[in-house]
Order: sequence, then C-alpha cells, then structure tokens
Amino acid sequence: MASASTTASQYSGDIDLLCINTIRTLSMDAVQKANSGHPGTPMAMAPVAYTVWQDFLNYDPADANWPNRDRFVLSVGHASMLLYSLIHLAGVRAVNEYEDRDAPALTIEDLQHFRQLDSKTPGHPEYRLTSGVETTTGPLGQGCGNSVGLAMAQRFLARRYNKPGFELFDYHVFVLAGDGDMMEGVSSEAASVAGHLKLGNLTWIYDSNHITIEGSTELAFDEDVDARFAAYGWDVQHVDDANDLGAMKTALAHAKSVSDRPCFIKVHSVIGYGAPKKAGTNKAHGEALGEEEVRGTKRAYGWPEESSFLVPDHVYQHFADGIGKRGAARRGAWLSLLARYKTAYPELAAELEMMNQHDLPHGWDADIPTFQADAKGLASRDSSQKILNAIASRVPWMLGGAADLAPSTKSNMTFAGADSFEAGHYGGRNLHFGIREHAMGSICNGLALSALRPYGSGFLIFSDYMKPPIRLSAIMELPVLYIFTHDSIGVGEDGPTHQPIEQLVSLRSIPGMIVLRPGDANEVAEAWRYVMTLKERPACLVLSRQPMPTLDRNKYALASGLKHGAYILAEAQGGDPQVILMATGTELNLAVGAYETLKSEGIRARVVSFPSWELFESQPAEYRHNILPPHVTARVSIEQGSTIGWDRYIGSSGAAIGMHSFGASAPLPALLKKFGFTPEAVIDVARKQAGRG
Ligand SMILES: Cc1ncc(C[n+]2csc(CCOP(=O)(O)OP(=O)(O)O)c2C)c(N)n1
Repeated sequence: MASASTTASQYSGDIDLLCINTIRTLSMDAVQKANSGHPGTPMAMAPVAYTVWQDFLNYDPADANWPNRDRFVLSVGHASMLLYSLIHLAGVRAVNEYEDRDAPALTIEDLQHFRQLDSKTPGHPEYRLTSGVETTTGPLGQGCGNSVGLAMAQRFLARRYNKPGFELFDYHVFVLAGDGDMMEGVSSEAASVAGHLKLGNLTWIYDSNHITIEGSTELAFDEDVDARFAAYGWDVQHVDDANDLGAMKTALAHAKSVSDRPCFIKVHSVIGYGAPKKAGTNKAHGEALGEEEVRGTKRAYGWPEESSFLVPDHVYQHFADGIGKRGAARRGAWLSLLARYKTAYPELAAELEMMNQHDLPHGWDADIPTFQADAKGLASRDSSQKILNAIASRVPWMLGGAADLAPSTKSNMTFAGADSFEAGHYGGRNLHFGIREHAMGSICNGLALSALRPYGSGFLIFSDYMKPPIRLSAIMELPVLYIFTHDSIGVGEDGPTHQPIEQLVSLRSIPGMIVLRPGDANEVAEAWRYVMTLKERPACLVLSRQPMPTLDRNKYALASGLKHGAYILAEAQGGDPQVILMATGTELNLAVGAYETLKSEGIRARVVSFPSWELFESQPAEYRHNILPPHVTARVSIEQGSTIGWDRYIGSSGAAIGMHSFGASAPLPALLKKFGFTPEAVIDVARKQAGRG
C-alpha cells in the first residue's frame, strides 16, 4: 500500500496537494464529527475528483443551474463528503428554491452538520437540497443510469437548438462510480444504452479499490470489467494510481476528445488512502476512522494533527482561479451567445426559456380529442395514444419510449418528424430503451433533470423492475411520466406472472407520486391534461389493454371531475344514497352497470369515479365529505388489484371487490367470473351493502 509521503512527489505542485488534502481532511473530519458516514472513498478519490473539477469541469460556481454546465454525478452517493467538500471549496452559490439564495451552497458550518437533521449535508447527496448536487444518489447504480439520460439530453438539445455559430449545448457528463455501481444491473443496462447511442459526451470514472462493505471484491466480483465496457462499445482507459494527477489529466483529456463513444476510465485507488491502520481495508469504507486514526492520517498527509475542518487560505483562491475563472468565462461567453441567439432565433430561444421554466407552449392542449359515447369504447392505452400524440406534437421537448413494448403500450409518437432517437439522429423523439426497464426509469430521471419532459412506458407488472428510479423521481420531485398498461388480470391468458396485483397499491404508497387509473377515454384525456401541468411531481398513468366503454357524458357527469381525484359520476335519485359504488379504470363500467340495475330495483346508489387517491386526498375536507358523506357507510370499492388501502374509503363496514391472490391464465371472461368482477357479483355485493341482500 502506498503511503501519503511516498507518492507526494507525484503531485504537480504543492497547491494541488494542499487542495486534495483539504478535501480529504474535511471529509474525514465531517464523518468523525457525525460519527457516521463513509470517509474512505473521499480520501482515495480526492485527487481524481479534484482534477475533474479544477481542470476539466466547465462549471460556474456562481450559477449551479447554468444550462450548459458540465455535469458531475457522484454515483457513489455514500462518498457524499467528497462532493460536499468540492461544493464548499469551489464556492458554489445557492440557487435552489429550497435554499437561502445568494449565500454559499455549503458553508463550513454545513459541513460540520453532516448527517444532522435539516442540514444541507445529508448522508447521501440530495437534489434540490444542495446546489451543486446534480442528482440524488445513494442507491448504487442510479447515478450511472441518470448520467445516460443527462448525456442523451445534451445530444437532443444540441440537435434541436444548436445552430451554425451557436453552440448552445456542448456539455460533458462526468460520473464517479465504484465497485458497487459496476455490480448493479442498472449500470450495465445504462452502459449498454450509452454504447449503443454512441454518447461521446459521457465519461464514467470507475474507482477500482477492490473493497466493498464485506471486504475484498474477491468475495463476489472478479469479472473483467474493462472487457465488458469494451464490449458495450465504450472507449476504455486505465489510470494505475489515483494520485497520479498527470495520468488522470491525460485520460480525461482523451475522454473529452473522443466524440463517437462514451469513455470509461478505470482508476486504481486505495480506500482510506493515508490512514495508517485502515487504508486498503473495509474498515475505511463506512464508519468514522476514530480520533487516533484521524490524527495518524493527518500526520501522514503532513497536516496539523489537532486541526479540524481546516481550509488553508489559498485553497479557496486556487479553486477560484481554476474552476471559478474558467466557469465564469465560459458562462459569460454563453450568456452573450444566448443574447445573440435570441435575436437570430427568437422562437427557439422562447422555447428554451419555457422548457427551463417547466412551462408548456401556448395551445399545447388544443388538439386533445373529445371522445363520443360508445358502448364498445376503446382500451385506455388506445385513447392514450391519440392524446399523447395530440400533445407531444405541440411540446417539442417531450421525449419518451418504452422498454421494447411501444406497440403494446401504444406509446409511440407517430406524427411527422417524431422519428427515433438513435446514434447520430439525436433529434428523434421516440426513445428505444430496449428491454431495460430499470435503466429506462433512471434515464428518464436524467432527462427530467435536464428540463426535458420524459415518459417511460411498460406493462404495469414490470413497474417492479424500475421501482428504484420511480421512487427517486418522487424524492427528487421530477415530473417524469410513467405510462403503464396491461393494468390488471385483464391481460387474460398471459397469467399470473403478467397480471399486476400489488403494483397499484405499491405505487400509491410512494410519497409525492400521483397515480391515475382513468375509467374511460375522456378520463384518459383529463388525466393527460392534468399530468402535463405537473412541474414537481412524477405521475403514473395506469391503462388497460382491453376496451372500456366511453361513457355518455350527457347522462353522467363530466370527466373534468378527474382533477379532484374522485367525483360523483352518477347520483342517487330522490334522496341520500343507500350505497356508494366507487371504482377505477375498467371497473368503472361495472359500477355504472350496477347503478342502473339498482336504480331499476329502487335502490338509490351513487357512483364515484375514483381515478386518483392522491388527488382526492389533496381536496378540502368539505369536498371529500361531499363525495363520501361520513353518514353513508354502505360502500363498495371495485378494482382489479389488491384491496389494501381501499378500507380508507369503504370504512370498516364497506366491501372491497378486488384481488386477494395472484391471478390465473385463462380467457378474460373466465377470470372475471372466477374473481368476482361480473355485473351479477357486483350487484349482489351492492344490494347487501344497501341492506337489500
Ligand atoms: C442498491 C444498493 N445496494 C446496497 C447499498 C449499500 N452499500 C452502500 S456502499 C456499498 C458498497 C459499495 O462498494 P464500493 O462501490 O466499492 O464503494 P467503496 O467501498 O469504494 O466506497 C453498499 C453495498 C446501496 N447503497 N445501494
């Protein structure tokens, strides 16, 4: 194991070493003070991250949201102190809505509050909380996945908005990844996509330190990672020692010069570099080093042993002279370029502004169709496709696709010029994620982080394959749209493996997520109308494969009620309802059928269409009580999914018609009969609830 002193001569100058050791010691001190965190990787990778920031990153600390900034993604989110130290030392200013603006993004005091309640330095970097954090990382592999979305966004933006003499978008995406990232499947999926798309604006730096939590990587990981990346079509380089700044600069310069494929730089490092007893061991990975080891490490660095959170004066100045000066000059030039662009291309410039504000173009919804009443109707995936195309043709920065299911999920944009996004054809709007749901979600997050409006699509059952990024869309407050079709046992013969049961309740349980399961074509239109206006929340559109009638809105209430989450579709005549029937999606029609029968039997029923729990919960109590009057306790919910959660609306005496087991493989009519989704079964339950059983 190399010691700090033996390799000190490899640094190009003392000031570099001073800066690097400042990053290292700040990280160690913060973890030590919190008595919690991960010191080893910041200590090992400080020289690498420093080189990226100081010598390569085109990034103006004065505006961490500058649209053409290079992105630095810390996929090893546990090494958050590395990023926090850089943000602090580079003097990044706070620009996020949740921060006190016009202040430093992170002060020394913030570093001293690492991992404390309400601090700006949580255990893992969180987007929106701290300027300079490009994406929330921590679940390993996600940063890698996001980076592919970020890089795709650059290619798309460049294709659409760059004009001769106006290189508005030419940013590069750098990622710091570790063994964990390399082992996680999502990064493999994403790397495969990046290689296929020949994303020459993407560089992953792999910290190969052979250590994870349980010990040596020999325990579980011995493949040839380089060969894997070469096979993905990446350019592959090596840096033998993380402390070798010259070699790192050469590798990064080469990576930036390669424009026809992504670059992979494998760097050998020693975790906990410099720590006398713990360097090179898993003891340096995820716990404070301990006071004595901290002192010993500082001694090895030639650092004052008793100092704490020490930043030598000229360190700030050095960063200001490097990344600061370069970034300011770059951004300044860019702003004057943008000013000229506004004159030369006023419409495109206006588009860009709108996009960055998450606004929508005037008339974006003008072509959304109204669907005529039709007993046969159409599947909600089919109405969705018409609406999607009506909207997307008017929102040029909307991009999306499926995990190889677009013909089934009906998520293709088919209007003239939509095209496929492919290597060299980066203006295409249809994304082909391949059969890679996990990467699809992660890439969508990266696209949304770039202010584009992405959607990803698949069968509802496979939402399980992309749960981590779905969850992160919500944590990051990103308006990603997930279009999930084949939303119930209605998929029929495909059987239990393809029939979602617990997925709806699982998605509904994600804080911030909006789940919409519309009950006819006009509700689908309203659902789209609503989700497009979201700026800070993701949404799931849950759609059917099988047709559902288009309700007569002259007879029943207007679909615009959808925006309240639940609304009275059909009202009891002649007094208080004796029973309330609530339903979503394909089951709405069952409720309507039951209502008509009950009416003919003189039973006063109310039908509540209930496409979204979350929207209903956000209504005032008065509205909610009006829809579900507390004194009407005879209630029935109908949904082809787990009944968990419906008790909130049916109360303790209501009945939930739903799925209590996995489904089965059979033609749909047989399944509906077996699981109780027939008009007779519903009417029977409703009669009993109304006291007429
Ligand atoms: C998806 C996921 N699984 C597990 C973890 C828990 N975890 C955090 S760090 C880590 C080990 C990572 O090893 P490596 O990437 O080599 O990081 P280093 O030890 O070099 O800091 C694990 C398993 C996680 N953060 N994310």
